[in-house]
Amino acid sequence: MATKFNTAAYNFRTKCPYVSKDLLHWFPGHMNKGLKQMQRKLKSVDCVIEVHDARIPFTGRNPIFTSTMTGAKPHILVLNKKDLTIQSLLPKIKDQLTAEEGIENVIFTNSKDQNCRGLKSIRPRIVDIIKNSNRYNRSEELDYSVMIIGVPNVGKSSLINMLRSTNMRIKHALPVGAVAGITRSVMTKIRINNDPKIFMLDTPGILEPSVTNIEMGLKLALCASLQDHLVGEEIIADYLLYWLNKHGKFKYVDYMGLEEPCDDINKVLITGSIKFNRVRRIRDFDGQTREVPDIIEVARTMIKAFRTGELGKILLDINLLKRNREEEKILA
Ligand SMILES: Nc1nc2c(ncn2[C@@H]2O[C@H](COP(=O)(O)OP(=O)(O)OP(=O)(O)O)[C@@H](O)[C@H]2O)c(=O)[nH]1
Ligand SMILES: [Mg+2]
Repeated sequence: MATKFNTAAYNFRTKCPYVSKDLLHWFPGHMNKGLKQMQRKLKSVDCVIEVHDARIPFTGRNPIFTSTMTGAKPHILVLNKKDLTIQSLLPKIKDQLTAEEGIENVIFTNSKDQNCRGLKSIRPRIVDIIKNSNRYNRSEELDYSVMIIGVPNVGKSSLINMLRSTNMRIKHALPVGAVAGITRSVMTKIRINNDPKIFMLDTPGILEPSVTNIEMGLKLALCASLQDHLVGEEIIADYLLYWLNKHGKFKYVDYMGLEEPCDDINKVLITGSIKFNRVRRIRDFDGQTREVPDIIEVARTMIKAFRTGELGKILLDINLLKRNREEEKILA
């Protein structure tokens, strides 16, 4: 059982693994181009919906959005993938975002669930916000135009698809995928509602041009906002292991075929290679072939288990959530 281990009995690492900032930096041409086009297009939209990953509500949002885009127009922060995080903490997260960052409109969604209450509340919230805002140059326009922005892979296109299919009963229009950088073309305009007509502009995920904080970069990598091979699967798996041990989340022990928690990523991956039978054949200098653990494949398996929720519901930003003593006890 995952809960039988006591964190205090182990000497786990207390510091985030060191990683070169270069590995966490990804700002390809399409992001630079996309950002400029988005900024130009801003005056022709009525509202900006920023989508982010609910597992990292306090980190990883692109500060360029905050400084240049979300202040200029009415703004809704959608924290998506709520199915992968701790549901009971959502109200506290929302309160903290409002109190500390002044974000008034926070909605939690699961873009894979048609019945999600958060998803259903987006359309009326958009209408309400736009009706109560000064639309300046757009006050004569009957159609509402909403730009969807966010870092890569948080579910921007999935959200638009789901809103379109639930509000208009039309099939999905946009490609989505489990790796970062699926949407490259800027400004695909999708109608998601008929009365009033609401159009959504899909945009490519945009990261900060340079990494300001290594742990933040690793959290983004773990949530697949960077491409795994650019950072390195072993590095991402090591950060995951560090985080799970530090926070007493031991489902990985059974999952990886271990007998008890372990803070050494090599040992964890080698044990996993036996459990999952992930081996690679290599040829020795004398021409003999032999099997060695396929460490990268096992690292991929472990990362995938986190991303699909098999290692538990996780709030990667739990250290940034303000809690009282009573709550500390509940979460311990
Ligand atoms: N569990 C879960 N997965 C989701 C949710 N929303 C989207 N996904 C998955 O997350 C991945 C990324 O979704 P996309 O919609 O392509 O994300 P995006 O933000 O448009 O990504 P880019 O275009 O690459 O920036 C896909 O595998 C989706 O199926 C959600 O609410 N919960
Ligand atoms: Mg997309």
